[in-house]
Amino acid sequence: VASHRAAVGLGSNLGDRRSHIDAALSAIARLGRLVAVSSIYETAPVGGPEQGPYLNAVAVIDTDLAPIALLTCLRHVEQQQGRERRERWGPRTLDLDVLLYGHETVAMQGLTVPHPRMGERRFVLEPLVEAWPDAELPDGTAVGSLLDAVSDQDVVRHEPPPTFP
Ligand code: PH2
Ligand code: MG
Ligand code: MG
Repeated sequence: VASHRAAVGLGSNLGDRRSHIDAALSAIARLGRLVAVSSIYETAPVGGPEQGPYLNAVAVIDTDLAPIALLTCLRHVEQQQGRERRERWGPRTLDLDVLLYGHETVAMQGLTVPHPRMGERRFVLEPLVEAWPDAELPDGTAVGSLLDAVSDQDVVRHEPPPTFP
């Protein structure tokens, strides 16, 4: 099986946000070879009900898992961190999204890659470009070229990521 370079978005705005993110990074590192992890960003919530600020980050892995298998593993990690699904875009202990999977396009029930809203969200683009500076969309568009359009949104570089052996 060929390995693919995938970007995973991490988000948390409930409970001990940093410990949910750290637990997720350790789990994601076991799904392939961890290539890079962004800093952890503090970001204002976008959409949904009134809710607290998020910590967001992006991890990049080289993985042999197919996109749907990767998603299934990420769902398990969300559940291990107490994720409850109540309302769309509501507060959550941990949200893990497949942002990019090589240059592939995936359009399945429950999984669309590239993530359909990533281009509108600075809390995704900024850590993604930090962790994977030459990331591209399937059509070859540089992800970094999308940043200008979202520069009005607030993100703060919060803390460096934990280091892995
Ligand atoms: N995730 C959402 C909706 N809104 N806002 C921020 N700042 N960070 C997120 O991760 C986020 C959000 C739905 O997944
Ligand atoms: Mg999400
Ligand atoms: Mg999600």
